[in-house]
Amino acid sequence: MSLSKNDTDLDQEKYLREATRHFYGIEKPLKYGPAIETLNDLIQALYVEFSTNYVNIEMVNHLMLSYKSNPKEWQKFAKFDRYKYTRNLVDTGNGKFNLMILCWGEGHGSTIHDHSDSHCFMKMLKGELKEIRYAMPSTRTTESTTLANTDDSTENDLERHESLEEIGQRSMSLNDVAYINDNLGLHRVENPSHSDTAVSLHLYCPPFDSCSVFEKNSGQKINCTMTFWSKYGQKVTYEK
Ligand code: CSS
Ligand code: FE2
Repeated sequence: MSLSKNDTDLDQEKYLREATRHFYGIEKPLKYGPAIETLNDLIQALYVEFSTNYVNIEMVNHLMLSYKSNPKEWQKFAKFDRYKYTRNLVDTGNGKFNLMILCWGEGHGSTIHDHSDSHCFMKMLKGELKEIRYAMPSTRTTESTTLANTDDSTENDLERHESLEEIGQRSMSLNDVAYINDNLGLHRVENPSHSDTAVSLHLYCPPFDSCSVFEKNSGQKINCTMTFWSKYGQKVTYEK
């Protein structure tokens, strides 16, 4: 945690993490929620929502649903790579959220990953994506080593060998918004098309730059740092 964070930022972070336990996402915009005309409107409205400690997460979901994709507004952020999906930073929300555009080439997909105890909203701006969900593996490793300290406990749980359980799939089309957090599980996202690209807008709060990546057959996880392909429309170069 950065030392420069003030108490207000920490309160908001705590509140948001707590809210991941009982927020499941909404499917339709709120009846009396504000209308969002442009990507700039969306960003401005997000700044307003995140200006208080007690972020109205349902309103954040509403704002993401209300924006109707206009390629002219997001084209400058949409940069593709031939081999893997790209992450392109749009706005860091004053340190309160990360808004980014992900560009998925034909057949590109993510790993199975978590969202570092944050909220993840994913809105389709172009094409289609498929989301496959998995149950969060149990933390039996820790439990059994502390609780089941019996002689017949031959099980060596330190190395997991239990494949991840698939709990659902969905297809996402233009302007749909999917929501996930660690309480709801893990997921993998892919562009199933072999002829069309896909573009999605992601909002993460609190922001994170690393997550756990899971191996499907063993359920084992490793920590991965995430990088941006571009920031504010400019390609990022990383030193080797
Ligand atoms: N969480 C992944 C994309 S799927 S939500 C990422 O940020 O790269
Ligand atoms: Fe994700």
